[in-house]
Amino acid sequence: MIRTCLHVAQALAQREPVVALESTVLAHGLPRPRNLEVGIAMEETVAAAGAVPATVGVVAGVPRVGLERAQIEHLATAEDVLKLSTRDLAVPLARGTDGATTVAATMWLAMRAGVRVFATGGIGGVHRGADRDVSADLTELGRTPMLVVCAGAKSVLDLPATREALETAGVLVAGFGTDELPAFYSAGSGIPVDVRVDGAAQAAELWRAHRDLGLPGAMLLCVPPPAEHALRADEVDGAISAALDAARGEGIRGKEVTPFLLRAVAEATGGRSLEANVALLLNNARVAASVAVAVARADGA
Ligand code: PSU
Ligand code: MN
Repeated sequence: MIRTCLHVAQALAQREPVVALESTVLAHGLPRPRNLEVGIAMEETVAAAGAVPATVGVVAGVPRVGLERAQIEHLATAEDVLKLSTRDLAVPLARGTDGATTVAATMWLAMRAGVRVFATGGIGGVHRGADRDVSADLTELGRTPMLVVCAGAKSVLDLPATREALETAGVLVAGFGTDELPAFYSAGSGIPVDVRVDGAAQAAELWRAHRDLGLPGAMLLCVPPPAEHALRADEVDGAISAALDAARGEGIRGKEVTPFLLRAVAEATGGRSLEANVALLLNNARVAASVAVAVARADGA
Protein backbone atom coordinates (compact mmCIF):
# COMPACT_ATOMS: atom_id res chain seq x y z
CA MET A 1 0.00 0.00 0.00
CA ILE A 2 2.91 2.34 0.70
CA ARG A 3 4.44 3.44 -2.60
CA THR A 4 8.21 3.84 -2.67
CA CYS A 5 9.41 5.82 -5.66
CA LEU A 6 11.79 4.12 -8.06
CA HIS A 7 15.03 5.89 -7.22
CA VAL A 8 14.48 5.40 -3.48
CA ALA A 9 13.62 1.72 -3.98
CA GLN A 10 16.77 1.25 -6.05
CA ALA A 11 18.93 2.97 -3.46
CA LEU A 12 17.48 0.80 -0.68
CA ALA A 13 18.01 -2.37 -2.72
CA GLN A 14 21.65 -1.42 -3.22
CA ARG A 15 22.06 -0.42 0.44
CA GLU A 16 22.83 3.14 -0.48
CA PRO A 17 22.17 5.90 2.07
CA VAL A 18 18.63 7.31 2.05
CA VAL A 19 17.29 10.21 4.15
CA ALA A 20 13.56 10.69 4.77
CA LEU A 21 12.13 14.23 4.93
CA GLU A 22 8.71 15.26 6.28
CA SER A 23 6.09 17.33 4.48
CA THR A 24 4.14 19.00 7.31
CA VAL A 25 6.92 21.51 7.74
CA LEU A 26 6.39 22.37 4.05
CA ALA A 27 2.60 22.46 3.98
CA HIS A 28 1.96 23.91 7.45
CA GLY A 29 5.20 25.01 9.09
CA LEU A 30 6.65 27.53 6.61
CA PRO A 31 5.05 30.43 4.72
CA ARG A 32 4.52 30.23 0.96
CA PRO A 33 6.36 30.44 -1.41
CA ARG A 34 9.40 29.92 0.82
CA ASN A 35 8.08 26.48 1.80
CA LEU A 36 8.49 25.06 -1.71
CA GLU A 37 12.00 26.50 -2.09
CA VAL A 38 12.99 24.92 1.22
CA GLY A 39 11.45 21.56 0.31
CA ILE A 40 13.47 21.43 -2.86
CA ALA A 41 16.61 22.79 -1.19
CA MET A 42 16.41 20.10 1.50
CA GLU A 43 16.29 17.38 -1.17
CA GLU A 44 19.22 18.99 -2.98
CA THR A 45 21.20 19.28 0.24
CA VAL A 46 20.74 15.58 0.99
CA ALA A 47 21.77 14.67 -2.56
CA ALA A 48 24.83 16.96 -2.46
CA ALA A 49 25.98 15.19 0.71
CA GLY A 50 25.82 11.82 -1.06
CA ALA A 51 22.48 10.36 0.05
CA VAL A 52 19.14 9.86 -1.68
CA PRO A 53 16.32 12.12 -0.39
CA ALA A 54 12.87 10.67 0.23
CA THR A 55 10.24 13.27 1.04
CA VAL A 56 7.19 11.57 2.56
CA GLY A 57 3.54 12.52 2.12
CA VAL A 58 0.12 11.41 0.93
CA VAL A 59 -0.89 12.43 -2.59
CA ALA A 60 -4.37 11.65 -3.93
CA GLY A 61 -4.87 8.93 -1.35
CA VAL A 62 -1.51 7.22 -1.86
CA PRO A 63 1.10 7.24 0.94
CA ARG A 64 4.44 7.84 -0.70
CA VAL A 65 8.06 7.54 0.42
CA GLY A 66 9.96 9.59 -2.12
CA LEU A 67 7.91 12.31 -3.80
CA GLU A 68 8.55 13.56 -7.31
CA ARG A 69 9.16 17.29 -7.75
CA ALA A 70 5.58 17.89 -8.95
CA GLN A 71 4.20 16.08 -5.90
CA ILE A 72 6.27 18.19 -3.51
CA GLU A 73 5.05 21.25 -5.38
CA HIS A 74 1.49 20.05 -5.01
CA LEU A 75 1.69 19.57 -1.23
CA ALA A 76 3.44 22.94 -0.86
CA THR A 77 0.81 24.86 -2.83
CA ALA A 78 -2.53 23.04 -2.69
CA GLU A 79 -5.34 24.11 -0.39
CA ASP A 80 -6.85 21.63 2.05
CA VAL A 81 -3.74 19.53 2.60
CA LEU A 82 -4.41 17.70 5.87
CA LYS A 83 -1.82 17.71 8.63
CA LEU A 84 -1.34 14.03 9.38
CA SER A 85 -0.08 12.42 12.51
CA THR A 86 0.09 8.61 12.49
CA ARG A 87 -3.49 8.23 13.69
CA ASP A 88 -4.80 10.37 10.81
CA LEU A 89 -3.09 8.47 8.00
CA ALA A 90 -6.18 6.43 7.12
CA VAL A 91 -8.29 9.52 6.44
CA PRO A 92 -6.76 10.72 3.14
CA LEU A 93 -6.28 7.10 2.06
CA ALA A 94 -9.96 6.33 2.47
CA ARG A 95 -10.99 9.57 0.77
CA GLY A 96 -8.38 9.73 -1.96
CA THR A 97 -7.18 13.14 -0.76
CA ASP A 98 -3.85 14.79 0.12
CA GLY A 99 -1.98 15.01 3.39
CA ALA A 100 1.32 16.24 4.73
CA THR A 101 3.07 14.02 7.25
CA THR A 102 4.35 15.18 10.64
CA VAL A 103 7.41 13.67 12.29
CA ALA A 104 5.20 10.85 13.64
CA ALA A 105 3.49 9.92 10.36
CA THR A 106 6.72 10.31 8.40
CA MET A 107 8.43 7.85 10.74
CA TRP A 108 5.59 5.35 10.38
CA LEU A 109 5.72 5.37 6.56
CA ALA A 110 9.51 5.68 6.14
CA MET A 111 10.22 2.82 8.54
CA ARG A 112 7.88 0.52 6.64
CA ALA A 113 9.58 1.43 3.38
CA GLY A 114 12.94 0.54 4.95
CA VAL A 115 14.31 4.07 5.43
CA ARG A 116 15.95 4.43 8.85
CA VAL A 117 17.44 7.96 8.79
CA PHE A 118 15.18 11.04 8.86
CA ALA A 119 15.90 14.78 8.96
CA THR A 120 13.45 17.35 10.27
CA GLY A 121 13.46 20.76 11.96
CA GLY A 122 12.06 20.31 15.44
CA ILE A 123 10.05 17.50 16.95
CA GLY A 124 6.69 18.02 18.59
CA GLY A 125 6.60 17.66 22.37
CA VAL A 126 4.80 18.62 25.55
CA HIS A 127 3.14 22.01 25.18
CA ARG A 128 3.17 24.60 27.91
CA GLY A 129 -0.03 25.47 29.70
CA ALA A 130 -2.92 23.59 31.21
CA ASP A 131 -4.20 21.87 28.03
CA ARG A 132 -2.08 18.74 28.44
CA ASP A 133 -1.38 18.96 24.70
CA VAL A 134 1.30 16.35 24.03
CA SER A 135 2.47 15.69 20.49
CA ALA A 136 2.01 12.16 19.15
CA ASP A 137 5.56 12.59 17.81
CA LEU A 138 6.68 11.43 21.26
CA THR A 139 4.62 8.24 21.03
CA GLU A 140 6.01 7.43 17.60
CA LEU A 141 9.58 8.19 18.68
CA GLY A 142 9.08 5.67 21.48
CA ARG A 143 8.08 2.82 19.18
CA THR A 144 9.89 3.37 15.89
CA PRO A 145 13.62 2.64 15.76
CA MET A 146 14.85 5.35 13.41
CA LEU A 147 17.60 7.94 13.59
CA VAL A 148 15.84 11.32 13.71
CA VAL A 149 18.02 14.36 13.13
CA CYS A 150 16.53 17.57 14.54
CA ALA A 151 17.38 20.82 16.31
CA GLY A 152 15.67 19.65 19.49
CA ALA A 153 12.19 20.89 20.18
CA LYS A 154 10.94 24.43 19.76
CA SER A 155 11.11 26.49 22.89
CA VAL A 156 7.39 27.23 22.41
CA LEU A 157 7.10 23.84 24.12
CA ASP A 158 7.77 22.91 27.72
CA LEU A 159 11.33 21.71 27.10
CA PRO A 160 12.03 20.12 30.51
CA ALA A 161 8.74 18.19 30.31
CA THR A 162 9.50 17.18 26.70
CA ARG A 163 12.92 15.95 27.77
CA GLU A 164 11.37 13.85 30.55
CA ALA A 165 8.77 12.45 28.15
CA LEU A 166 11.50 11.39 25.72
CA GLU A 167 13.26 9.57 28.54
CA THR A 168 10.08 7.78 29.58
CA ALA A 169 9.37 6.82 25.97
CA GLY A 170 12.81 5.21 25.67
CA VAL A 171 14.29 7.62 23.15
CA LEU A 172 18.08 8.02 23.16
CA VAL A 173 18.84 11.74 23.00
CA ALA A 174 22.27 12.52 21.54
CA GLY A 175 23.84 15.96 21.13
CA PHE A 176 25.76 16.59 17.92
CA GLY A 177 28.83 18.49 19.12
CA THR A 178 26.92 19.63 22.18
CA ASP A 179 26.12 18.48 25.74
CA GLU A 180 22.82 20.37 25.79
CA LEU A 181 19.48 19.88 24.12
CA PRO A 182 19.26 22.62 21.48
CA ALA A 183 16.18 24.84 21.74
CA PHE A 184 15.50 24.99 17.99
CA TYR A 185 15.86 28.76 17.40
CA SER A 186 18.70 28.98 19.89
CA ALA A 187 21.66 26.73 20.60
CA GLY A 188 21.20 25.74 24.19
CA SER A 189 18.47 24.99 26.71
CA GLY A 190 20.59 24.10 29.72
CA ILE A 191 19.01 20.64 29.59
CA PRO A 192 21.58 17.84 29.24
CA VAL A 193 21.40 15.24 26.49
CA ASP A 194 22.01 11.55 27.24
CA VAL A 195 25.24 11.46 25.28
CA ARG A 196 27.39 13.70 23.13
CA VAL A 197 28.79 12.67 19.76
CA ASP A 198 31.31 14.65 17.75
CA GLY A 199 31.03 14.25 14.02
CA ALA A 200 29.17 11.98 11.62
CA ALA A 201 31.37 8.92 12.24
CA GLN A 202 30.66 8.92 15.99
CA ALA A 203 26.96 9.56 15.38
CA ALA A 204 26.87 6.63 12.94
CA GLU A 205 28.63 4.33 15.43
CA LEU A 206 26.12 5.16 18.17
CA TRP A 207 23.14 4.75 15.85
CA ARG A 208 24.36 1.38 14.54
CA ALA A 209 24.75 0.12 18.11
CA HIS A 210 21.29 1.40 19.06
CA ARG A 211 19.74 -0.10 15.92
CA ASP A 212 21.49 -3.45 16.30
CA LEU A 213 20.25 -3.83 19.88
CA GLY A 214 16.75 -4.02 18.45
CA LEU A 215 15.41 -1.46 20.89
CA PRO A 216 11.94 -0.22 20.02
CA GLY A 217 12.63 3.49 20.28
CA ALA A 218 14.27 6.11 18.14
CA MET A 219 17.58 7.84 18.55
CA LEU A 220 17.29 11.60 18.36
CA LEU A 221 20.39 13.33 17.03
CA CYS A 222 20.08 16.93 18.19
CA VAL A 223 22.00 19.46 16.12
CA PRO A 224 22.25 23.09 17.28
CA PRO A 225 21.02 25.66 14.73
CA PRO A 226 23.83 27.21 12.63
CA ALA A 227 25.47 29.93 14.75
CA GLU A 228 25.08 32.72 12.18
CA HIS A 229 21.29 32.29 12.16
CA ALA A 230 20.62 31.23 15.75
CA LEU A 231 18.69 33.66 17.94
CA ARG A 232 19.50 34.48 21.55
CA ALA A 233 17.24 32.67 23.99
CA ASP A 234 16.14 35.94 25.61
CA GLU A 235 15.01 37.48 22.31
CA VAL A 236 13.00 34.35 21.40
CA ASP A 237 11.44 34.15 24.85
CA GLY A 238 9.56 37.44 24.49
CA ALA A 239 8.23 36.47 21.08
CA ILE A 240 7.16 33.08 22.39
CA SER A 241 5.29 34.47 25.41
CA ALA A 242 3.42 36.84 23.09
CA ALA A 243 2.62 33.97 20.70
CA LEU A 244 1.35 31.78 23.54
CA ASP A 245 -0.87 34.60 24.82
CA ALA A 246 -2.27 35.16 21.33
CA ALA A 247 -2.98 31.42 20.90
CA ARG A 248 -4.80 31.36 24.22
CA GLY A 249 -6.72 34.54 23.40
CA GLU A 250 -7.86 33.20 20.04
CA GLY A 251 -8.75 29.79 21.42
CA ILE A 252 -6.33 27.92 19.15
CA ARG A 253 -6.45 24.18 19.92
CA GLY A 254 -5.21 20.81 18.74
CA LYS A 255 -3.22 20.49 15.54
CA GLU A 256 -3.54 24.21 14.81
CA VAL A 257 -1.37 25.11 17.80
CA THR A 258 2.07 24.41 16.35
CA PRO A 259 1.55 26.18 12.96
CA PHE A 260 -0.04 29.15 14.76
CA LEU A 261 2.86 29.54 17.19
CA LEU A 262 5.46 29.26 14.42
CA ARG A 263 3.75 32.04 12.45
CA ALA A 264 3.35 34.28 15.48
CA VAL A 265 6.99 33.90 16.52
CA ALA A 266 8.13 34.67 12.96
CA GLU A 267 6.05 37.85 12.96
CA ALA A 268 7.30 38.92 16.38
CA THR A 269 10.96 38.42 15.43
CA GLY A 270 10.62 40.27 12.13
CA GLY A 271 11.22 37.06 10.20
CA ARG A 272 14.46 36.17 11.96
CA SER A 273 13.00 33.03 13.48
CA LEU A 274 12.01 31.99 9.96
CA GLU A 275 15.60 32.42 8.74
CA ALA A 276 16.82 30.36 11.69
CA ASN A 277 14.19 27.71 10.89
CA VAL A 278 15.24 27.47 7.23
CA ALA A 279 18.95 27.40 8.10
CA LEU A 280 18.54 24.61 10.63
CA LEU A 281 16.36 22.55 8.29
CA LEU A 282 19.07 22.62 5.62
CA ASN A 283 21.79 21.99 8.19
CA ASN A 284 19.91 19.00 9.61
CA ALA A 285 19.43 17.59 6.10
CA ARG A 286 23.17 17.86 5.53
CA VAL A 287 24.08 16.25 8.86
CA ALA A 288 21.54 13.45 8.38
CA ALA A 289 22.95 12.69 4.94
CA SER A 290 26.52 12.62 6.21
CA VAL A 291 25.54 10.23 9.01
CA ALA A 292 23.54 8.06 6.57
CA VAL A 293 26.62 7.87 4.36
CA ALA A 294 28.79 6.83 7.32
CA VAL A 295 26.22 4.21 8.37
CA ALA A 296 26.03 2.72 4.88
CA ARG A 297 29.83 2.61 4.66
CA ALA A 298 30.17 0.89 8.06
CA ASP A 299 27.36 -1.58 7.27
CA GLY A 300 29.06 -2.54 4.03
CA ALA A 301 32.49 -2.97 5.62
N1 PSU B 1 8.57 21.94 14.21
C1 PSU B 1 8.81 22.93 13.34
N2 PSU B 1 8.03 23.08 12.25
C2 PSU B 1 7.00 22.23 12.03
C3 PSU B 1 6.77 21.16 12.95
C4 PSU B 1 7.56 21.07 14.03
O1 PSU B 1 9.72 23.69 13.53
O2 PSU B 1 6.31 22.41 11.04
C5 PSU B 1 5.70 20.16 12.67
C6 PSU B 1 6.33 18.77 12.54
O3 PSU B 1 5.76 18.13 11.42
C7 PSU B 1 5.94 18.08 13.83
C8 PSU B 1 4.59 18.71 14.06
O4 PSU B 1 5.90 16.69 13.70
O5 PSU B 1 4.78 20.06 13.74
C9 PSU B 1 4.11 18.55 15.48
O6 PSU B 1 2.79 18.97 15.55
P1 PSU B 1 1.91 18.68 16.85
O7 PSU B 1 2.53 19.51 17.92
O8 PSU B 1 0.52 19.11 16.48
O9 PSU B 1 2.02 17.20 17.11
MN1 MN C 1 -0.81 18.67 19.73
